[in-house]
Amino acid sequence: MQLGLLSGVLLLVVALVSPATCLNEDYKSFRTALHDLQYELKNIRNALAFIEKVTTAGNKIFASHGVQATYDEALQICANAGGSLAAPENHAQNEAVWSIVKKYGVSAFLGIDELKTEGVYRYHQIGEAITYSNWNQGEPNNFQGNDEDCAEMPLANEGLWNDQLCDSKYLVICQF
Ligand SMILES: [Ca+2]
Ligand SMILES: [Ca+2]
Repeated sequence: MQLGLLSGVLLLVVALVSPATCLNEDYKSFRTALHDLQYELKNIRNALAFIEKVTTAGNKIFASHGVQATYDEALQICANAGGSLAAPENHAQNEAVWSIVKKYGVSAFLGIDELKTEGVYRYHQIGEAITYSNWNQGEPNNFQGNDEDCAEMPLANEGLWNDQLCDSKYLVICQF
């Protein structure tokens, strides 16, 4: 009788412990896979930075292949690449974009425009009003009455922004 009870308890313990052990093993292999991925990602980022193909700021990666295009074309080029047109959201990101402008020696479009509502610059990708800006003094100005609706980072202005005609052709910098 006692032996019967003992085996019953043992069976119950085994039944309770086994799934927990399996879950623990699953969690361990998940942690190992995640660690391997993080290691690989870090190496890829380091390698890309080493050959000066990308600039990182926080969790954003900025890159350009040197092509110049209109605003609409630039949006499409970045979308096709699986990213979006570079839109700095803080000083560090602005500096990262500026370093690419300097590297190529060409002014660049930013993924920021007021095409939806004149007077309200938005991040094109999410449609929300911008929360950071770095306009040059007197900008945005719709220069000489022109309908300048797209933000641009001119080569001449140390990372400061200008509103520009969207049909102009500028360097395409994408963010990922
Ligand atoms: Ca405008
Ligand atoms: Ca302007």
